[in-house]
Amino acid sequence: MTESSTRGALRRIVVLIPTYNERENLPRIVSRVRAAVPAVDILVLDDNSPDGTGAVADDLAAADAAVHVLHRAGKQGLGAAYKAGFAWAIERGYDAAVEMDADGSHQPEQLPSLLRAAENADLVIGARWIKGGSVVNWPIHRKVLSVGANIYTKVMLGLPVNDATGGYRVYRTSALQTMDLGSVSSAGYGFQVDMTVALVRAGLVAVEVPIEFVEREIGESKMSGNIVSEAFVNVGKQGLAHRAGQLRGAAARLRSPREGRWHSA
Ligand SMILES: Nc1nc2c(ncn2[C@@H]2O[C@H](COP(=O)(O)OP(=O)(O)OP(=O)(O)O)[C@@H](O)[C@H]2O)c(=O)[nH]1
Ligand SMILES: [Mg+2]
Repeated sequence: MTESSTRGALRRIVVLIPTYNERENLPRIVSRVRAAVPAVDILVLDDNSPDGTGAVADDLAAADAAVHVLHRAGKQGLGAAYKAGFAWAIERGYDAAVEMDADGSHQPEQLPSLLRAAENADLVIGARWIKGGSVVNWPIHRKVLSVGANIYTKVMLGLPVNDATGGYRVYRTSALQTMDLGSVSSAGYGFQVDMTVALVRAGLVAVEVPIEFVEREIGESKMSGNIVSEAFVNVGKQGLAHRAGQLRGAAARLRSPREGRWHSA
């Protein structure tokens, strides 16, 4: 615990790693996490990957008591896997749950910096689109899509963060227990946005620290047009509701003085 810690030390931490066809990546990421932050545990959330990632995870767990596996019946999306991981972490009394992709995009070597920031926040987002953040090996169209999605999200929802779609995160489990996880339904990128909205709505604090995001080198991306359009439509709907609420509030404030309720003329 640092002297400036305002929310208490994070004693027990679990890194959640969702996998779907990550047979080659999983051993690499697990050993990098163990080397970079030896005190943390790992939970692999595998959706019955056809390439046998689940069996690779079992071997890793058998060789290392800090590694655990949750086998899920089939591919249900990142959001569903993470929710199961959150419940697992809460049940077992962990203080924090980390979200980390299996493909090396979220570098375990940067986790200490996220964990330090979590001493003073309920959620830490490893952010690409802030000063000091960067993306390695992305073609220009991916950068444009991600920056555009984040500007769209910030403007529509008025969120106090710059990388609401970023998936390298630390949540305090106390925050996960306070938030309305029932309001989080998106499966893809929208999941990260919905979680951020739910956290901010619960009056909790999100901070961002810069990360260097590295595009996957091995294996196939699971990103699809569906995931992008799901996020676009959901943010649009929520954004319209959010802005309509603000307009109603502003209209009510304008009406009140005329009606003479709060101000004598
Ligand atoms: N358990 C589970 N994991 C998933 C699912 N979909 C994706 N993942 C994992 O979630 C992480 C992120 O998925 P990626 O395919 O890398 O998606 P992405 O990072 O948005 O796309 P790229 O930048 O192209 O790699 C990886 O560890 C995937 O294996 C799913 O349905 N279930
Ligand atoms: Mg990836």
